[in-house]
Amino acid sequence: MTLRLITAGESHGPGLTCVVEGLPAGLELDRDAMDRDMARRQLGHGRGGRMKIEKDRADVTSGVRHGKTMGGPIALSVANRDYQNWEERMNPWPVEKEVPEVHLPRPGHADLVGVWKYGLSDVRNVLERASARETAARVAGGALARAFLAAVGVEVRSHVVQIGSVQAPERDLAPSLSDFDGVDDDPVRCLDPEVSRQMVEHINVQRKANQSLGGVFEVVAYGLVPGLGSHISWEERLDGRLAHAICSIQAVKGVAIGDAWDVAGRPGSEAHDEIFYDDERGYFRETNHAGGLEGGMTTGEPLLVRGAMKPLPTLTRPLRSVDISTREPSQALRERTDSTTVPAAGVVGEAMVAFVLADAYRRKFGGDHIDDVRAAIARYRERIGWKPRQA
Ligand code: EPS
Repeated sequence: MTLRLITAGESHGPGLTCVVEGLPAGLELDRDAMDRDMARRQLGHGRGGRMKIEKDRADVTSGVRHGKTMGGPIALSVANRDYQNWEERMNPWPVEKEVPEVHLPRPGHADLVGVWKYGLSDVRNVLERASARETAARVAGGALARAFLAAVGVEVRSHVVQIGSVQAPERDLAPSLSDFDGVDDDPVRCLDPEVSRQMVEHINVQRKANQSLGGVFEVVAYGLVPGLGSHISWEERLDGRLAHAICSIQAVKGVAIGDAWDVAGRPGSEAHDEIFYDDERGYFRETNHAGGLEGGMTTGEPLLVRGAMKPLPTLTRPLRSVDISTREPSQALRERTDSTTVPAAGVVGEAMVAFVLADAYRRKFGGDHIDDVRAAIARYRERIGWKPRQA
């Protein structure tokens, strides 16, 4: 049994759709929790005008009855409120009015290669689908994965550790679950109030200078059983699946699992997490450089995954480009944009990690009803003598 997630939709079209297939029956969903996730993705200092227009919510159109899954595919629909301003330009059907084409590709976006590859003349046919608006559909689907994980004792959180040149100091230990209690009230979703203040200031200064900013977010998952994923084939290694999922988020160019880049520069004796045992705790570690993964499998320690995001390529002072209809030098398309979306990307990262982890549980434990899944996990825990960790 595997979990599948597919999205459809354009940034300024009528709306987005997400279909999730492979969840067991009997899983209880919380409508408010889904709406909260949708709203959290819209937060963050540095967002542009579009977020004042949208008020995202995911409407369930199939697969759920009276708040519970039935085992079939679940379809979710997210409306684009902005479509009413784009009805002629983005109508699925021909319109009478002449709609001008976009011919100015933005460096760093899918624009130029997209028109080559798909044989298009209008950059809009590429940028609408490449837009990070699509992440609203992923977060809707991710909320279902998160509900499944909660039912098996797993919680997924995220925070921002860097925006532009402002970096939070490295911690010795992973944050605990309760450290995230107020994270969505922080303007940049950073756990350190002083660093957060500096990040906000940095965004303000750079925005005035017509700059966009990238950064780094971290996703943390608690309560995982050891042994999700596998060392036996490259496709089953969970590190690879997580890297794929995180790097598939628009503008993400790098992924780190645990202390990845730091560990590369350390001697072996300082890079690994030594193994201890006592009767009360069972097996345990005192460090987590590995980010909760060894040999492509979860160790049962908190999972730590980071995503590095490049600055958004739509700039209020555009870079040099070429008009693809005349091949004359020009400036890239200038559109309404965000200054930074790292805080939102963290929420998208949560959705992607939740999806990969829920899929890993489905692969390992199967089950047609959520009670079957729970029973299979309980049996496995008993076999390996696993005591769940305090988050
Ligand atoms: C985006 C450009 C902006 C963002 C958008 C992603 O949209 P617009 O062109 O309408 O101003 O706001 O993100 C969202 C709409 C969203 O919901 O996150 C882009 O080019 O990727």
